[in-house]
Amino acid sequence: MARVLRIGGAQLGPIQKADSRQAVVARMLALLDQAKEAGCDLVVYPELALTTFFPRWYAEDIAEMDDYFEREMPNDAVKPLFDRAKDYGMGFCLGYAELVEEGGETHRFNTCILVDRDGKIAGKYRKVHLPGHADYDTSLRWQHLEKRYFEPGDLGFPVWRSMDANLGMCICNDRRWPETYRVMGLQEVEVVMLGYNTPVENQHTPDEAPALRMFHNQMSMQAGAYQNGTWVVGVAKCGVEDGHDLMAGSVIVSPDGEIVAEAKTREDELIVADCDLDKCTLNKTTIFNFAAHRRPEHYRMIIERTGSEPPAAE
Ligand code: ING
Repeated sequence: MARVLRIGGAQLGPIQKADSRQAVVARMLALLDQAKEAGCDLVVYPELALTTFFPRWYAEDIAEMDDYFEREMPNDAVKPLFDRAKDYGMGFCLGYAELVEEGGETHRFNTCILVDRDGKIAGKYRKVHLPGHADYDTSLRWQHLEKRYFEPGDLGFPVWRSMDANLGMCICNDRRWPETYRVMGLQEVEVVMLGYNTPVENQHTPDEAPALRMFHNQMSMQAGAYQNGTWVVGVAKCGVEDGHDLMAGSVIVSPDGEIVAEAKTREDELIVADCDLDKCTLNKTTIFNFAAHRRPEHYRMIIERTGSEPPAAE
């Protein structure tokens, strides 16, 4: 019997600094209702889906940003989402800023969770690849301070068996790094779910064409899908947040690397695809049959080196 998950990508339009969590959750519930209408089994929300993309703002004392973080999950603000998804028998993936007190220390992560059909948290991932910088950079037209407000994720790239599928998660910049998908590919992932908040303008190359930016965004996910024989669902928070423009382009990508669903707007929009998990088998057992073709003895440098080093001079 074919294993098919009907997956919804719940793209969110902009969230302003002034927007309450309650107002955002109401928008997310409307997308959940649309997903129910469409017969979805699983819905993927973006990175930091409950608030504006606050790492664009500088705060000398990072604790000033703690109102953007969730100390518990679920909590009163998101309980309506957990309750309704459970009523609908739907799973979902939710990105948020996580603040945890452990051993008398405060830790802050860019996090996403997988919630199963019974409303239980089946998996948690904390963003490993934090782009941008930790201190105010006067050379930049705008700031990207994820390294200031978050620690690198400490949970690796797990894959969970849930909803009769091998499900994995990553977040935003993670999608640009092949290692992200390969670690999950080595766990036989069948669906990689990710959200992103990506500025339309590149802070380093302001004249980079938006079409090239979109190409990089979607090519990264298509390559990850194809090279690991997995579905990839990439969902944007997009539009202009307090004057800062985030790109849209949410997609659902097949294990062949083909885009099978794509957002058309820069607003709240649900994209839907029937993800036949057995479509993963072909690539995983032929061209990307890891056991038959990989030669890890030649990959050592990937683990041993962090930065690149030039070849020795002649
Ligand atoms: N945002 C961006 C992303 O990786 C970025 C940061 C933009 C990096 C453009 C490189 C180029 O999509 C987040 N939140 O990671």
